[in-house]
Amino acid sequence: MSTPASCSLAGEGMYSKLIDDDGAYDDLNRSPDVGLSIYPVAPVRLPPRLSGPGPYRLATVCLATLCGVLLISIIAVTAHYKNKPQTGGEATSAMQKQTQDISALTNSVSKLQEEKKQLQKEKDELLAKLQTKTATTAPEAIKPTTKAPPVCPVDWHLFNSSCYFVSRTTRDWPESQSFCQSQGAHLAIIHTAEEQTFLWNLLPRGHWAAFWFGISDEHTEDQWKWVDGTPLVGGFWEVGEPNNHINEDCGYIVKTRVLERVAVRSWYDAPCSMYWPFICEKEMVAGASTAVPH
Ligand SMILES: [Ca+2]
Ligand SMILES: [Ca+2]
Repeated sequence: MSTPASCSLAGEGMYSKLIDDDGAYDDLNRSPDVGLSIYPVAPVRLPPRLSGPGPYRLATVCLATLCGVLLISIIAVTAHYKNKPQTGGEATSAMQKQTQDISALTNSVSKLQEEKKQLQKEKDELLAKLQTKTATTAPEAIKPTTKAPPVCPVDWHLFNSSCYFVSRTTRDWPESQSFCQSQGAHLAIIHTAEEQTFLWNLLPRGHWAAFWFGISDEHTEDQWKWVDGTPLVGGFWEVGEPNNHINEDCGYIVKTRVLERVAVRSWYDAPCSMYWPFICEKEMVAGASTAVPH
């Protein structure tokens, strides 16, 4: 900015000086004798100056015009560069924003990496705990799977933890119990409908297929007890039984050919001296096995 101004001022100063000088040259031109006598070579260089003030003014005008053009150019260039920083500012702002975004993403990645490390650490700790727990509990957990299931003797049938034997020969109730005891068993004690149904399914059908099991009221009438001395609770009596019809103190199961008969209504009482097949039950210890004659 200073250059055009100074140029302009300089141009104007030069212009004034040239005007003044023109006057001087006019004076000199008016004294040809002095000029010719003092500057022998002046006649060669002086003619332009001696031609009048027009050329100087023209030069001055041209110089001023050039200065003006230069000034306008400088203003234009300045304006151009004034706008450019704005564009550059926008670019800088965008770059700053991108830099901020990158920084935020970098922070997020770092945070996620930290979380990953933490989770990995927790995972390792949990795995270590699990391995420790597995090592300490494994033997106990394996025990049930490695424990051998009860194995019943030939012709004995497993249900839960007991083996059951259905005889093909007949005995009275006391002899039946004695036989079962000789096998390490007793006449069957039936506590659940599932157990009753299991035994029912073992029994063959017949006109009046009857089988002793381990219940009686031989000691006190109508106070039914199991062979282990425990009292009967509930039971699966046929309708109207037990009725002690002819001094009937021993219990038995009947399974006829009538398909409508059901397991849970199949108990009767009868005189203990009658000869019928019977059902033995043996509570099993794992791996125990005994051959049973019958
Ligand atoms: Ca009775
Ligand atoms: Ca009866």
